[in-house]
Amino acid sequence: MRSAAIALFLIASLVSGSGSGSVSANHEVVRGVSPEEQHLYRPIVDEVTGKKTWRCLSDPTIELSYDQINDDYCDCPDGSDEPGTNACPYTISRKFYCANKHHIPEYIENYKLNDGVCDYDICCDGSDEYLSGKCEDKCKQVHDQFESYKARVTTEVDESLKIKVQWEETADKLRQQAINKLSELRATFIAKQKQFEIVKQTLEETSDEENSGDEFLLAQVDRLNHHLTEFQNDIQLKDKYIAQLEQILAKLVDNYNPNFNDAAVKESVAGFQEYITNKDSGAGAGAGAGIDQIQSVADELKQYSLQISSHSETETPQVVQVPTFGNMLRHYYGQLRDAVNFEQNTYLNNNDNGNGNRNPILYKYEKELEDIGLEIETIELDLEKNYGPKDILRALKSTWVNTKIGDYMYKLGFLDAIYQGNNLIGRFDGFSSNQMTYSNGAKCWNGPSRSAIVNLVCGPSNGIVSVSEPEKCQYVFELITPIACQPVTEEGLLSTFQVDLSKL
Ligand code: MAN
Repeated sequence: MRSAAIALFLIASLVSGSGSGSVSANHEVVRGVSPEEQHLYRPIVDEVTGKKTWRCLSDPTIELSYDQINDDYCDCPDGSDEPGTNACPYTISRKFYCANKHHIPEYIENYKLNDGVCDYDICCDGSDEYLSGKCEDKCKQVHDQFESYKARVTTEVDESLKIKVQWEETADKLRQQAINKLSELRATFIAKQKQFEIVKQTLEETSDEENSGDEFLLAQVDRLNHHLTEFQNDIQLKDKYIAQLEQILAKLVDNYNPNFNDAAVKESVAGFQEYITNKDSGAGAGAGAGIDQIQSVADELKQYSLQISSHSETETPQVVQVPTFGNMLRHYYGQLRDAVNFEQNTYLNNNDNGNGNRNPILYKYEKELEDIGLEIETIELDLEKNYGPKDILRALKSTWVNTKIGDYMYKLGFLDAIYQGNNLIGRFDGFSSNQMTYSNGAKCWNGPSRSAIVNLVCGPSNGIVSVSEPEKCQYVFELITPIACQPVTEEGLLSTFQVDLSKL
């Protein structure tokens, strides 16, 4: 059925071309079609008969009389013959164009046409109700509302962007610091590794030298022992002879006849008595050549030990005691061994003693290298993580947002974790397209570990706006934050702008 009223809006061709079937350049404006698409509705004018026709846009095999456009009857399968009515079923690609002079052109769904409702939020010019004409043009008021919204949002977003830029700068500095630290650590690691190799090699060489020093020391001690034994045997033998002589002379003193005036006997007796008296007083007990010999070897040994001590790194004062006789020699050797640097000594003894013990110097180096290696790895991993555009989250490393929603206090740490009261909802996982993810939270009773998605929305400061739990223990947060702010665009503003119908 073709409505007579709708037929009034049919487009007439203004210009007919010469010859047959030429497309008219000028034609009346077709309702519901934007100026950019008007050319699609040019009539085909038969040059002989002057008859105007038109073809469906998606199916040019269907040719219609030109007055079938907007005649309130759907002829084309794609609905393209009815851009200004709701005769064809609605498709998203075929919306009615509202010019909205004084504001911004818009497109409205065809089922909202002529339904008695003024859809000023879309068609502020009221053109959606063109049949009744009941909706006056309110585009000026709507535009004023839009302008004040634009001013408010622009100011707010500009403020937010200043904060965002500061965070980006902080993040950049922190990243640079991390990069510098990384190169320092890598350089330290390489230097330490070289030192380690040198020390290892030196210790191996020192080990050989010190072993030969040890052998020398042992030989000296053996020499000392040998002389001492000889000396002791000599002394014992002499003591035996002396004892025999003293017995002979004691008999002489007891048994001689003092009445015989034998001067030689009397002199010997007097001399022996004087010897006994002096002997008891302890005088004349010289050590003799044997002692000198032992003393000389002991001195040599002492000098050697002091030399070693002066080369050692030990902080402990090196006190070397000259041994007394006998088995004290072994003790003396022990003292010398103790005087040798502990670390070197340990290396000599324990470098690879088959018990798995490691040399303390090398162990110290290995431990330091391991610690530096771990630190390097941690920084490398940190630098690889996605902390958002320009690494911005790095600036919020220790920032927490606390908001009470419903029964719970929610605590959100940007690169840390989210808590619901004392329940761990999850630990920071990553960032992608204005979304942070947190996972591996506390296990849900009869369910998975808690986790969360945090959607970031532009706002002048950080704050949790809402939390929902669409699946058990899987949470969705909405967080306003300057991080999500972008410079204002007309398009962006229009998509968020809402007309206050009560003020029109
Ligand atoms: C707590 C909260 C809830 C969760 C249940 C699951 O009550 O963490 O969010 O749904 O545990 O048992």
